[in-house]
Amino acid sequence: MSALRCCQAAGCWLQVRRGVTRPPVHIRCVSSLEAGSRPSEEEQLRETAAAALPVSAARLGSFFQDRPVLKNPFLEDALLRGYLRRHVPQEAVFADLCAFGKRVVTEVDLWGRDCEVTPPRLTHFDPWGRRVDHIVTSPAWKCMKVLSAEEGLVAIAYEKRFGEWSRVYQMSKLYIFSPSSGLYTCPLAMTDGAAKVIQSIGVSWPVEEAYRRLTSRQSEHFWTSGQWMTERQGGSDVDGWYKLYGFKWFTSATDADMTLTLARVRDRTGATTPGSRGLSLFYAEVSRDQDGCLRGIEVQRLKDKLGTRQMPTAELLLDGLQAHRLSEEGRGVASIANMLTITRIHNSISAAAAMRRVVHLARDYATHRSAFGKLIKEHPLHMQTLARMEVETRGAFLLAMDVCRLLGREESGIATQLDTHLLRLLTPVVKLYTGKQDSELVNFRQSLCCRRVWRALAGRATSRTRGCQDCFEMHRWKRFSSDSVLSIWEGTTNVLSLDVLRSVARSSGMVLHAYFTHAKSLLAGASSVSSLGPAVRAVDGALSELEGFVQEAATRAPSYLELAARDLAYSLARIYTGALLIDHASWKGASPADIYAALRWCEQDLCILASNKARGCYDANCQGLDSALVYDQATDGKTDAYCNLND
Ligand code: UCC
Repeated sequence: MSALRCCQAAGCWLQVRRGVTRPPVHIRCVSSLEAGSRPSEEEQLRETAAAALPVSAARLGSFFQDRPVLKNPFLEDALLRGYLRRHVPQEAVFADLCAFGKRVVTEVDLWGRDCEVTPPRLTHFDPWGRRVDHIVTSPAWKCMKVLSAEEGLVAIAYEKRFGEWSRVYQMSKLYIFSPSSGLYTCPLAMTDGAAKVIQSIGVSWPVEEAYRRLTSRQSEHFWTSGQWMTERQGGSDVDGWYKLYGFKWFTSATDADMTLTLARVRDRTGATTPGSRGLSLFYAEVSRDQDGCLRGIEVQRLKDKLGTRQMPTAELLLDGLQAHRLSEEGRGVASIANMLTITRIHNSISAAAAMRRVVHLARDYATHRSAFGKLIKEHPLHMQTLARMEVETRGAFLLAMDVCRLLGREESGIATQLDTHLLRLLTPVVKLYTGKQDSELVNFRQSLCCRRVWRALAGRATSRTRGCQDCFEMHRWKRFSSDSVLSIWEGTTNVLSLDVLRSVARSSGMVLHAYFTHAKSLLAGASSVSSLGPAVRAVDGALSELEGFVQEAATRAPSYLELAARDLAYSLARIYTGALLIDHASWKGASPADIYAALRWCEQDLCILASNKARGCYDANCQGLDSALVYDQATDGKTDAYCNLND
């Protein structure tokens, strides 16, 4: 319906549609009727219309969508609760997650919104002209820090109250928190990663105090950490400590209290070792002198970003920042790898959590939003679409949680070699796959909310679809998910695909051996559930195709596998997720929905590696064809002649 504008002319209402002037409708006020006279039927109708359209309502329009309601994300999530009932049936865990879920709805979600509407700003100078470089964050952002300590969002993993399941418990809590966190999950990921690195190197001077703070539940002690990885030159030896010089192009959550960072050490002649072999790992505290000036750091600017605006991301000039070398010289990348593992897992949990949140909101919305005469949950096409989103979300959750399970086993010292290999292989796989799933799902939902789609569905327009994008707060989700931040942070899809190959090469193929062994054992456990038969057969067939491909690739030049790296990673993700869904659906406490989700997941092309190989995508001639397509410079005589004329 076109927006209506009404203007009051002397004694009459003029209704104006955009660009179309309607004949004036005269409405006489009841009070102006002659005493004793009865209004005609038409006059009565007009009076009713006038009463229903006061000036203020007319300006705004009279129709508003109900907003989707956020309910306790723990109680709303059947899969999360089912997973925990199966693996961590602890009263204390359930009670804590339930209470936290309530807090997310009543407190945290509002702070998350505040973080977004009050982005950080940088104050370079104080009123007296001193360079202070204060990153001013919102009160809500600061509340998130206090909450993170109080709720043990990092601490839980290090307290290990629930042994090997402590990571799953911590990540479940972060999963509930993440979509409402205003992106505070980013500093928490780096904080967790820094604690992990310190723990693996040894909790001793000079990082003992830092470790206690990073893993503290006391808000006044709690520190967050940055993760500054740079390619610029820096580093000169000063009595066991170093001073770092150089430019950090991209530092996230730069209001951190400390950081782990990579830099090059100069030898006595001033020379450095090029490449990643020259990088060492350093620890530095972010501190101020008595005048309030940052020591050894200048904040050049905050990044002007499309998304993640609630979080300070900065360019930093390190100008003699005092730092302590934590790794051996040249072992920086290997030493920070633990941090990358942790932040990649956090990233995956955030992706799965964002998917879960949009599905929750969408399904709530469908229970009170009507279109074409009935609730949209009663439109089978709408339910089919939401069901597909649900299947994707379940897959992402189980894949991410399984990696947390493996991490928990490793950290509690009970991991088998198979677990360790699986963790190494699946960390880049889960990060890259869930990052992409998240973007696609949010785009998918956006199109679902779009008025044009509903028009197309019904073949006619409806005023009831107006504004639904805003009701879904699509801008919020789109900036977070579809701006691809989760598929870019902590390594892009291709970089992570190459990391998959690195893990295969460094383990001489053992990571793949672990993968096949475990996936097959998951299928074997489900063999007695006949309803899962089609899914089991699909995964089994895909595993055979994958094995066949790997065996053949081992006989080919490395470039062959490199070209297939992305498809390999996707296939690993889809097949393994299929096995996990099947495994979860075969558990005695599983629901019919668990079975249905497993069947649906396994209907897709699980081993795209085999399909694309059959299409010749990795053949030698394909590289040239791909390149020619991308740089298509086909010319025609006319254009050339035209260009020559105009040169
Ligand atoms: O984006 C950033 C901040 C974002 C904010 C954080 C948000 C967190 C999520 C929040 C949720 C809401 S910071 C920038 C992130 N940057 C990256 O992720 C880097 C991506 N690039 C890579 O991953 C590359 O593959 C590199 C840097 C690792 C490549 O370096 P190298 O030196 O060429 O790699 P090498 O030579 O293959 O490996 C060097 C050593 C080897 O150990 P040794 O020598 O003992 O064999 C490798 O095995 O490092 C080891 N290594 C690993 N170990 C390399 N990668 C790994 C790994 N992933 N796991 C274990």
